[in-house]
Amino acid sequence: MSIKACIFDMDGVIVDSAKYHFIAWQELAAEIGVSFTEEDNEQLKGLSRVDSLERILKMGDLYLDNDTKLALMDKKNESYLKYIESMNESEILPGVAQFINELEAAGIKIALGSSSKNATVILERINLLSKFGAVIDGNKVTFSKPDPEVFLRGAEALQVEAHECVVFEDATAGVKAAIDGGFKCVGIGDEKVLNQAHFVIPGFENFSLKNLIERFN
Ligand code: B16
Ligand code: MG
Repeated sequence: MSIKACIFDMDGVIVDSAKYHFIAWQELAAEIGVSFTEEDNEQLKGLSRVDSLERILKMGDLYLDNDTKLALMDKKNESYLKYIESMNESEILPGVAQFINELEAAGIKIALGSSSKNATVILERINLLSKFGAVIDGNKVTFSKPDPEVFLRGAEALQVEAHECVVFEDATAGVKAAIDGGFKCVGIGDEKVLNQAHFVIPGFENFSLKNLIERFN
């Protein structure tokens, strides 16, 4: 079998934390007088915190100094952390835990490749941290998605080549990162949006390792 490892994005693949990012960004946007809709939030998926703020400022034609931007990011993160405070296993998206167990049983290595600086906290809260052989998150990369660095570091940590890894991603920025890095990529979500992925599934419900192998071998 040519698949030696799987690298999972977190927000939108393992847990639906996008809804909490949305509320926290919306609050902040309102404070600085920028209108911010759920559609706007779609554009931020997979982007780092700083890149997300820059997009929101651009929407409002706002130019702020660095200290103000740092203060706004801290504020957004404090509010986001409050929303995820009570997160637990019940928020793992359907089928994900079973799929990860299947990979583990088959000896396929597992890593996380997330833009979030809160990834470890979330994996601990949902009780999945121990399943990951490597956790590469927003604290460990220089360049964020759509740059492939996060996934390349994941492959390196697991000691596998990019072409031997499957990346699971819900954001166009993340799919681009995976493809540009030479990974196999499964999109999670809408086929029309994630059209750069090798194939797209709506979620992990009814998706097994057997299905994955059939598609790639
Ligand atoms: P934080 P992922 C990304 O996580 C989210 O999709 C994106 O909306 C968020 O801005 C980014 O993490 C940074 O998150 O503020 O927690 O550092 O999808 O790459 O797992
Ligand atoms: Mg994501």
